[in-house]
Amino acid sequence: MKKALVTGITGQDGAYLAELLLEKGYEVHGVKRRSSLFNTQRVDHLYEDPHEKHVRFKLHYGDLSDSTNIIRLIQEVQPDEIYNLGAMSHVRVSFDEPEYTAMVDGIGTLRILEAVRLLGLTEKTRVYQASTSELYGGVQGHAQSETTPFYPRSPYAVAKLYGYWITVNYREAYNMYACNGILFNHESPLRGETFVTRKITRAVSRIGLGLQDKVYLGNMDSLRDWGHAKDYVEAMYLILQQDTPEDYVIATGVTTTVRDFVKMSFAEIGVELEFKGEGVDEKGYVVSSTNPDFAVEVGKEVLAIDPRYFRPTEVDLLLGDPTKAMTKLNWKPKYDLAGLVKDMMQADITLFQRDQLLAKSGHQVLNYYE
Ligand code: NDP
Ligand code: GDR
Repeated sequence: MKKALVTGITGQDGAYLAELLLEKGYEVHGVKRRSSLFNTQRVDHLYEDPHEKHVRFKLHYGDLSDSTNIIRLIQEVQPDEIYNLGAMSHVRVSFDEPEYTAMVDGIGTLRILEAVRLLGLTEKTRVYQASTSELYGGVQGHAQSETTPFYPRSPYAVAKLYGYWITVNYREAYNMYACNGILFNHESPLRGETFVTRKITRAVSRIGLGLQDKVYLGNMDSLRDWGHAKDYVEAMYLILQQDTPEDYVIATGVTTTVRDFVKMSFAEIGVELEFKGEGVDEKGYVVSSTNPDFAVEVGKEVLAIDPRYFRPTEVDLLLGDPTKAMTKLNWKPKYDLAGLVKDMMQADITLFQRDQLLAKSGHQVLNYYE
């Protein structure tokens, strides 16, 4: 039975990847951080009671800032594959916590690679590094591929640039099977609540259900190549199953503005929006509302801009060219953007229908602004 060690198992991708690897018969070891509250909601459904039988899903306490912990875990598990998904993954927050981000996202990657080397596992253990389209940050005007030069535009992207190159270096220096998946934005119902897509689908669901009046966003003009996380974890797995270790861009090849993502989400509840004004003065108003289950007053202002969400340096356009992955890995996404928006909206509507019931029966329902 193959063993995989997954850092970031409690995150969006960690949860989908753990499901996929368990389906494929792996024993999955996940690294979770100690926290003062339970933080395993995304993988709780995979948990089995280890007192009753041998289980294939195991969680270990750990942190990418702690080398000795990483070395011990890799020594204990002796994994065939390591997926390094753990990271401080929020671009905006990386401007507030640049040093921590460098330590975890940059040096954390080195800690994994060096542990594999020190433990004499370079022939046995394959390493996947979660690289990102943010590496292309300032590159404009054409689809970004494996040969496009990088131009990081945030402390997060600069830290991930180190992670990218140290992975390439360990591959070349020590002949390790170590690869970068350069993944463009991927989303899902499990997406963290403060990333823009999930923030939008949560807010639109709540507005439709009468639980919230409006949503505040930042830059509406940014263009992102959004795919579904379920499709992208399949690519991660495929990247580690090849004869030779290589780096791959994983993307859909379609780019869309934040504004259009908002429109598509409102359309899922039968609401059409129009936008008036520009920059910080832009606002979104309801033009029509056709679904009686989500009746929103025509003319109501449901969207405004809060400059707090602007970034000191923005990434205006991301558009990936996934030709290499499609030809060499035979990878093809199953979801398009419409399917992704539908999946996220359906999940959030179901989630907040519970709050609506609570509110109707007089219970306090908390607001979820951020
Ligand atoms: P999430 O933010 O959902 O998950 C990040 C995971 O990393 C969580 O499990 C988190 O733990 C864990 N983590 C954070 N800090 C540490 C630390 N110091 N030590 C160990 N673990 C830590 O991210 P995603 O699942 O969306 O992304 C997975 C990876 O892919 C990340 O590295 C991200 O940067 C990268 N990436 C993501 C893309 C995307 O569009 N989603 C695109 C390209 C790359 P906790 O739950 O306790 O916070
Ligand atoms: P990103 O994702 O920075 O691309 O990084 P995010 O969803 O945070 O932002 C996408 C774009 O939307 C704009 N935006 C807002 N963003 C947030 N979070 N909140 C808002 O209110 C808002 N309004 C507008 C942003 O300015 C940006 O242009 C994600 C992360 O998953 C990274 O870890 C990963 O590496 C990259 O995707 C690829």
